Amino acid sequence: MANDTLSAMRQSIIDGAPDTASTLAQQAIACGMAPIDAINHGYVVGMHDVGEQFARGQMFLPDMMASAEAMRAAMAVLDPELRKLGTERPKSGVVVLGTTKGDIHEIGKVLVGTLLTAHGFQVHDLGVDVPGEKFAAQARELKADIVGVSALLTTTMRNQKGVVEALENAGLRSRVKIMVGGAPVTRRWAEEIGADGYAKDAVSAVALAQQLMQQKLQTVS
Ligand code: HCB
Repeated sequence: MANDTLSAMRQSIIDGAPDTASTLAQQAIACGMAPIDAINHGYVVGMHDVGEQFARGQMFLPDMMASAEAMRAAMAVLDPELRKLGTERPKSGVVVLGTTKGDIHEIGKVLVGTLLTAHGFQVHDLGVDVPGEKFAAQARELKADIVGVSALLTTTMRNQKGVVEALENAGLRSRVKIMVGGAPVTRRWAEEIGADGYAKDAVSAVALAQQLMQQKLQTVS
């Protein structure tokens, strides 16, 4: 992997420069770089730096929005490449995905959805600011195998518990596996709220979803 390219990708996010981010993504694909490496070792590193600078008061909300815009521009190039990986695969399972109520962070969730799709899952993305009851209603309607819940704020990660409760109240809990993720979320938190698993990134979310599907099939058979 070209370290110069990866650090230019990281910098394009810090600078909030969508055109540069997009051009670098196109160049990386042309040179044969794996899209997931560009995301994880380039752009996402930039996002983490932005978060740290914001926390230290060295960056402000408009800067963070510009960084998110640059990330979206890179993803617009890389997303179709990631999806190509899974076009020939049979359906692995149905996933309903969303960001919890009160939370509008979507980049990580979209990435999780893209990689799950690339690995043959049928993904229904409910978007952001999604109440627990909507997760439950959509899980019922779409006959979901897995519900994936994202939360990026310490205040909204509590609403992941609300999703677990909504699925319980709807009588769906025994049929639907729940996986949680997002920057403040931990394995311990997942256990505490009664979710079935935690994934730290999109690659591990795919592995977790595959594992949950196996567990589900074993319970049914
Ligand atoms: Co936002 N923000 N933000 N933000 N934001 C964070 C999250 C902070 C940590 C920044 C900081 O202070 N260090 C912080 C939260 C602090 C806290 O609660 N402890 C924060 C804050 C405070 C806020 C506002 C409150 C700021 C304000 O208004 N004063 C506000 C909240 C608005 C709201 O939601 N109600 C806000 C707004 C924004 C935007 C709009 C400017 C923008 C989001 C744009 C968008 O998504 N369309 C934004 C951004 C970009 C960030 C940072 C910089 C990056 C988030 C990101 O996209 N990361 C973030 C800093 C950080 O996270 N380090 C900062 C990259 C993705 C790829 O990682 O962790 O989201 P990810 O997802 C991973 C992983 O977690 C896992 O897989 C993904 C892919 O690898 N995963 C799952 C995620 N979901 C999963 C679900 C599963 O089932 C399984 C795995």
